[in-house]
Amino acid sequence: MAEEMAEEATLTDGFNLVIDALKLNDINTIYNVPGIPITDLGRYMQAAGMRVLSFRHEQNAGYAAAIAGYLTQKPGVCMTVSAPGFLNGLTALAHATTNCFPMILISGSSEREIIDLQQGDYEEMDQLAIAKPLCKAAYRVLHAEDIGIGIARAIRAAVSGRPGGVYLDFPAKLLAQTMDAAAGEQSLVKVIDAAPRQLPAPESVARALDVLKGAERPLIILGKGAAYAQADDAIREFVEKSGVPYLPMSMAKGLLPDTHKQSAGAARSLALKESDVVMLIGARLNWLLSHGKGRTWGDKPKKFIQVDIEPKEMDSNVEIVAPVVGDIGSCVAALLDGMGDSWSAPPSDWTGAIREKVETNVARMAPRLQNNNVPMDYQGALGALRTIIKQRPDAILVNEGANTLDFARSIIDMYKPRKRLDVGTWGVMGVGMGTAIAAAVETGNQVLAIEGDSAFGFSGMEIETICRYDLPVCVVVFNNGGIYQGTGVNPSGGSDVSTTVFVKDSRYDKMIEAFGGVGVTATSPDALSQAVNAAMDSGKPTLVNAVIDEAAGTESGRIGNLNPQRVVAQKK
Ligand code: ADP
Ligand code: TPW
Ligand code: MG
Repeated sequence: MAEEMAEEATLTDGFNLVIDALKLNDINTIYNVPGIPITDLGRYMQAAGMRVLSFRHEQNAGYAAAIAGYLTQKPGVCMTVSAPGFLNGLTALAHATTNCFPMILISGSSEREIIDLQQGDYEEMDQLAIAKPLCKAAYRVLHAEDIGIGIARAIRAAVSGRPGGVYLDFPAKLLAQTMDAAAGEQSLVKVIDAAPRQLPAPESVARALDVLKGAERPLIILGKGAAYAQADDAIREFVEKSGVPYLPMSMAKGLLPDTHKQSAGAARSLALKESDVVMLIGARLNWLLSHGKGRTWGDKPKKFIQVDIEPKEMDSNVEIVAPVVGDIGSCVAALLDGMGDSWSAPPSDWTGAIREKVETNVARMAPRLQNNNVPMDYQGALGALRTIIKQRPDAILVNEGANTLDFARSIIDMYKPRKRLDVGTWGVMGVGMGTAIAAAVETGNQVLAIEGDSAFGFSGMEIETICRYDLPVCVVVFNNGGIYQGTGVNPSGGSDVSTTVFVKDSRYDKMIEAFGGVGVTATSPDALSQAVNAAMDSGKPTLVNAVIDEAAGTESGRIGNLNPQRVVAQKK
């Protein structure tokens, strides 16, 4: 007996090595759904002092990990079982990669010998091959002594350069493999300087400043890459020193307060249309910016300066006349340095025109945001929530839906960096509850999730998770009875309702009561305000069913123009 124990003490196994490798690299929180072969791994992690949060669906655990990565600059880790669990998590891994968030998806898998001969193992699937095209990197570890290096590679791949999603495949057998404990400890790798600074070439900085200086109607666009970079003070200093109007992309709102006098947020169309030089900082010229295809006064093409860590991003849609490749912190510091002390502000007719437009638009909206209509419209309901965020600027706002997203984005001012988390580059529905959970877990701040009723449905079961961990999350479901509107009719006149319509007068508030949370129905902006303030004062898991006029929204919110138009009528 004593001999056996002595022998055990000199051995370690795959389970221990995974835990030791993660902890060594300061990864202490795991988002997961248990099952073979990772149930015990989760248990042992918990026993070793890690925080292991279990979800009701892997996609939501994955979205939690993705946003954890965005908020912390460390890869968020999602852990799933093989085949179906892996596939459920994969959507989130692809989402993380698309959005440049660092994340690691660890999935258990079945035995190589059986998978490769396709002999039908329990949950058999060649996961590595499937993950590869959907993430930044994918690795499989077959030997216990490679766990340390495998995890190190995964971390570095996720956070260095342009961040993204990494898949790590752990066959069940690996976890049970044993090896000498001392050798095991030596095999662990602490990643040194996982995301090293990448300094821009000095001539690229000078070129960018030249182009900016020569502009008559310059505009800075801040994207979520700028928010991710956590170079908040330098970015603010750069924007202020330049005197250039700026537009925040959705998740960059609050990097500088939306009420800043250089914000062109409320004059977005004018700023985008008439600017002659646009400087992108951590934002891509994708569909969200019409691929950079707009022209400017005199039908001249716009000139673009782009600051990004990914060299391949340059010229992806249009010519970039001044690419600045490097990490945003280093690039902005170099730009500031190069501006010297005698930088002159852009022409005042341009900055004045933007300012005037902002003021007119803000003044026009103000009374509409104060309406107390019943049933509520988006302006009345969001006007109430806007005031709450103004009073509680540290609260994290999670937002998804169509109208619910588009109106909230433009109505609710943000005051601090990384406080607005939403559907990201894909405009994906279903990120809501996973995002809200990770935001609460990673920051400890109060979370306000503003959810379309359809959007909420994609991850609604996770309100049990919110209640289980007693998280300070207040979910407001904008209940307009459907997707875009609750008024759709079945064109055939048949008994099925329209494809965009849900059950009338649904009581989403009752769902959270089933798990011990607080449920409230609010039919007026005043009632909504009261319910959300109470939730935020108490920090209790709360769901407010906000009853919205079912006719208030529009098809697809602000992106209805992307719907293909039917040209040939259907044959009867
Ligand atoms: P948005 O949707 O807000 O416009 P995107 O996701 O399109 O933002 O763009 C983010 C960009 O930021 C990506 O091109 C990415 O390479 C870049 N990026 C991310 N982190 C950094 C960083 N630390 N330094 C420089 N660029 C970064
Ligand atoms: C994974 C398509 C875009 S917006 C939306 C859907 C289904 C729901 C809009 O209704 P909601 O908001 O949330 O009630 P509102 O205020 O306009 O009524 N599947 C995925 N992602 C997307 N984007 C869709 C479908 C979609
Ligand atoms: Mg809806």
